Amino acid sequence: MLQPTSCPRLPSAFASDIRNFAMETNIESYLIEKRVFKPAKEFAKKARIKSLAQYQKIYRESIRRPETFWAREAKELTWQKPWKKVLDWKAPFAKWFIGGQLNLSENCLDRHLNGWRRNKAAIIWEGEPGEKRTLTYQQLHREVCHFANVLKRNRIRKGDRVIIYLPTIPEAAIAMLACARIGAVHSVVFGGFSADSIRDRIADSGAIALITADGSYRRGAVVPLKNNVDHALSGGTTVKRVIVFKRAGNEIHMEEGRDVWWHRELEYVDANCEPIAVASEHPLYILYTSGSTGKPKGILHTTGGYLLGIYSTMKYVFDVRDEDLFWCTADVGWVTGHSYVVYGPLTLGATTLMYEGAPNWPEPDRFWKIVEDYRVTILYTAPTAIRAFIRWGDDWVKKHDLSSLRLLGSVGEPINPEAWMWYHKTIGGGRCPIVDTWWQTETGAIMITPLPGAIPTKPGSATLAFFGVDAAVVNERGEEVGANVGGKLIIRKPWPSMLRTIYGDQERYQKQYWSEFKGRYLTGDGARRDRDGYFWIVGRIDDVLNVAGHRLGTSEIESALVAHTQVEEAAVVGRPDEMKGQAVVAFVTLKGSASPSTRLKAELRDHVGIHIGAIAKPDEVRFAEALPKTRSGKIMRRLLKEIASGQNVTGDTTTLEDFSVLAKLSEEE
Ligand code: 7RM
Repeated sequence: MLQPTSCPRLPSAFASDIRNFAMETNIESYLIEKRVFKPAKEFAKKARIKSLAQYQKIYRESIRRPETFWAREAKELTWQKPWKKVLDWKAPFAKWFIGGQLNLSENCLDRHLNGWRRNKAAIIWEGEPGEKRTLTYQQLHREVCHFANVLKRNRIRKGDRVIIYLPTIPEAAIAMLACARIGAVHSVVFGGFSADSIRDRIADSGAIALITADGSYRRGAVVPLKNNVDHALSGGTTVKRVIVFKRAGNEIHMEEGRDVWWHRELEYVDANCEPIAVASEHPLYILYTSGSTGKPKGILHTTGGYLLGIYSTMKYVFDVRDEDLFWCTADVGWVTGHSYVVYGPLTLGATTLMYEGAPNWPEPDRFWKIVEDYRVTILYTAPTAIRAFIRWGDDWVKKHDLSSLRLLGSVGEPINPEAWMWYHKTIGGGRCPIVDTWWQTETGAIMITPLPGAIPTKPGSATLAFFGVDAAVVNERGEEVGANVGGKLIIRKPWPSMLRTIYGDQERYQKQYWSEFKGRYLTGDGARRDRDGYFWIVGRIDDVLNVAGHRLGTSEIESALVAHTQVEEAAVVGRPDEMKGQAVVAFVTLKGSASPSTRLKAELRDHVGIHIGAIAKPDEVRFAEALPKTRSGKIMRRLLKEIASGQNVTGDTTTLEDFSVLAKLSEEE
């Protein structure tokens, strides 16, 4: 049935085939990627997992006996009291390491102080205006202990919720670790969010304190964080205390009896603070993510399992070494920032690089300048950033020596094969493995990913499941589908770093994630597996198109468009159509040198027709200056769907990065 034909204009490894599936419920898949990149021998030799066979052996064991696998890993962490039972699973409620007690900040800090790592850099930070700071493990430990005492002095106790509204500065990590040290539950709110978002999150979490800064820097301008906080708190909330770090020096109002300065408070307390032992299931943080309905969901993570998830993935996926400099470019306000800027690297005793600002400030080579200046060895970033770098042009990259890089990572969206190839060649110099890591706020840690010394990669595929992760692609009836048949991505077993609930809404937790297939976790993503069992994520299920009875994932059509020489980014959505059910509408942004024309529209439609098939040909191509994105860079197809069908945009737009984009898109007709 599979009859690949070679494609004239795409790299020869691309092939397309059209198939007709009897089962309409499945997502069909047409774009077949043939390129395979094996781990280099030199890389594999030094890696923790050195071959596909070794991965497969451990993976099989980890699925047969997950508790044995996780218990072995968990022994590498520091426990104040050992656990009695590894897992208590009463679907959909999991408890990991029952009876065990530990402290997360102790695992990130204290345990590295006994040996030489004491004087190793824990955090290397660069502010957007260019300031540089380095904190060794010893120094970071001291700062965290000192600030933990400030929290206590301000009557913050174990179990209390604390909002952290800070930019990506060391104090964000210090505040998070200080909360963990005393057992307070933090909820980081991204510094780009507005007063309304802060107010909603305070109300939902019942936070009693808030930690912020006067301001932060973004593209040279000062973001008035404290002002936003004042607005959020006006009219009264549960917040009794606001601790303000002086960052930008902008003028702010300090509310008598409520607001205190971070640096002043430090003067009243000493820097000795023992890490308290909390139960493994003690809440660590709540992180809000936007739900499709608008009401933000507070994803709750607990201590032991979460720590284990990030520890193991940091160790095997990034294969971090003492001599590495690890740079995850995410803001601390996202789960990626929690797991792979702060907690993951520190748990391993690695050096983490933090950068406060925008990738194109003051020039589009800021990232490459940082890589060169600090000799970054592992870079972990998002497809949206990679596509922006492609648009800005290779000259910005070529100005810099990137030879220190040895491993690259991608997260946040499916990475289009063309963007993958660019990342591989232009950034990685053809020598660095790429780990395309699939996971979610809810999963806490990476779930589907290559292991860089073991698993051959294919551009656009997150490859195989991580140890202990029982991922599968199923149809509407919950049956696993065959090779290259699309379906819903589910996880069939509990895993340590899984969310425990939606804060304050147990019912929504059960309904949203565990009701469609009983006892199985519904990710909400569509996917297929190829003949090698590799996972290809095709987008959110809600975004799947149904064209004349064919269910099409958005990512393949988008990838075909992005493979066209003049296209920078593409987002594909459905518009109601009387004949076909849904018509395919493609929003396209062009590279600097290209200009919109009717001819180009026709060419792009044909291009998709040739490379995927007539069924996927966009009925309409719309050129746009920019696409609506969340502040973490994900394309908001929901908004585009409404625009494509001529409706007004409704629902939650608080996560939208740039509102002017919407107006421009609607004008485009
Ligand atoms: C880490 C993060 C989760 C959603 C997820 C997917 C998409 C993330 C990938 C990906 C394809 C990837 N958390 N997603 N990583 N899709 N390949 N490697 O992004 O909660 O903000 O988003 O992001 O749809 O469900 S998140």
